[in-house]
Formats: sequence, structure tokens, C-alpha cells
Amino acid sequence: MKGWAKSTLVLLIILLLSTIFFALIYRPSDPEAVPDAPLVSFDLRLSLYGIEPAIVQVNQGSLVALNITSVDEDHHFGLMTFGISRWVPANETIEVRFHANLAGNFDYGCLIRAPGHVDEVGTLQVMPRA
Ligand SMILES: [Cu+2]
Repeated sequence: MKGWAKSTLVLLIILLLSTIFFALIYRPSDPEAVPDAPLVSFDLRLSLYGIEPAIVQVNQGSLVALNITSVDEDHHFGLMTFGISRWVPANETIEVRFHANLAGNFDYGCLIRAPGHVDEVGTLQVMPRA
């Protein structure tokens, strides 16, 4: 077997094994999937000056409710690891809920890539189960 064919085969095997691995460890973040999880709630404030608070900390396994308010103009809140992508109209509050099933640090913020919106970033810290 030629060198490039062997490399391609190894790469495909790694890709296949990675796909199987992530398919096995993935758990849905759908809040309906864990109705008895403890609920924690936070108020987030989105503006062209940033997002507050910039850090939200929860325990792994929690059901998280974020009440997100835009205090100036339309924003688009994203927490992509947990499948959240929602418009937040100017001067309105929306609620998103998800199951914090993964531990680690995950970015959240505004997905609009235009002047004024790019600094609206925060971190969700999901503390691992003991
Ligand atoms: Cu924004």
C-alpha cells in the first residue's frame, strides 16, 4: 500500500472512531429529559457594552434557566455547546432553559458579528460532579 493511501486510511479510521466516541458520550441537553434536576436561575443583561454577568457558575446536572434581557437593541444570544441560539429583541427578556450535562467552561454571548457586538462574551462554568 502506498504511503498516501495508508495515511488516508489511518485518518479515516481516526475520524470514524472519533465519531463513534462522541456519539456514545453525547447526552441531550433538553431540560425535559431530566425533570427532577435542581433548577438554578440567572438574569443576564445584554448591551453593546457587554454581557453581565460575565461568568455564570453551575453544577453539572443542573437545569439552568437564563433570563436574558437586552437593554438597548436587538441581540442574538448563543450558547452553542448546549444548542442555544435565540434572538433577544430590544428591551425585552427571553428565557432559555437547558440541562448542564457537560462539565467545563463554555462561551456564551452575542452571535452578531458587527461593530459593538463582538465584546459581548461570557463564560458558563459547569463544575463537574464530585
Ligand atoms: Cu449583540
